[in-house]
Amino acid sequence: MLIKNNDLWFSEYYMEDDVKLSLKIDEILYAERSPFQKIEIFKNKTFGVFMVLDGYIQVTEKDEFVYHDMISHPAMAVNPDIKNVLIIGAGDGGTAREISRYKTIEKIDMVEIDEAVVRACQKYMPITSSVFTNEPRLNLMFDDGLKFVKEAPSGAYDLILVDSTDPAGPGEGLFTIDFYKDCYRVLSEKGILINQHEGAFFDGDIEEMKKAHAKIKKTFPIAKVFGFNTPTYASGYWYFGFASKSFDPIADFKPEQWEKLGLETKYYNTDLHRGAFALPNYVLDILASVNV
Ligand code: AG3
Repeated sequence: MLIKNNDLWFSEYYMEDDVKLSLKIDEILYAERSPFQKIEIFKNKTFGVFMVLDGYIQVTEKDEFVYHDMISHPAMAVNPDIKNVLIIGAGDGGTAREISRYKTIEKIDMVEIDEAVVRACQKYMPITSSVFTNEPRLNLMFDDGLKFVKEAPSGAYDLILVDSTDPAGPGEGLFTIDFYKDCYRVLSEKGILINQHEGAFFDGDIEEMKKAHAKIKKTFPIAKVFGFNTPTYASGYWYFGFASKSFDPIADFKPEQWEKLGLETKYYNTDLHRGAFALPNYVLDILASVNV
């Protein structure tokens, strides 16, 4: 449907009735309520096609490269021997697209709870979703990620990427200690867990960041956090967690090996890798305040 009057806006509230981000809607491409969440796909002149789940922007054509570079490349530059990958969530396909650029990876299992997200993205966001039709190593399953890791064999994966929504809604179980414990168990000895770690600027996001960090720190011997600039997430800056059984993201970083791969990336580079793990003092304070 083409909206003729120029007055329709999507707004995401960062602080209730106080701070919001608004994008003008040029076109409403899709709006459905799945059994799991409200899915909306709009078009905006500057950001292109963008998907919103339960009122929160997940992905836009213009800045998706930042998130998908950063969820994939730092772990691969720390452990280039990663062969088996598990992706949880990530229904738009962007994470699978980036990770599948590594020829050395043998198997990518992806578990997305909401098939409607995948189908909608296949129709409206080929920039991220075309991987679903052209990647033979990818095994896409529609299932609950929490249940999937509970039932997965121990040591089965070298890398788990948790590309979830926020902890309210279908993503909730992916922020629990039980889930992190299962991730630990299904990871190999050199395993790495990267998880969507929320923001550190607005109150609600800070609380979620603290809770996630506390639980991951309790579960993994190495639990770090790294940041990246995402214009369409609250405050323009967002975080992933890097947790592992043995690898430190800086001490075990192998920049020369990664550079030899010759991958072209729009956000990630090996200098930025180090910088991403250098956190501002207010974020260090937030993480230090977490009791384990
Ligand atoms: N995954 C969710 C990122 C967090 C969104 N939260 C928010 N804006 N408050 C993004 C999916 C990209 N593959």
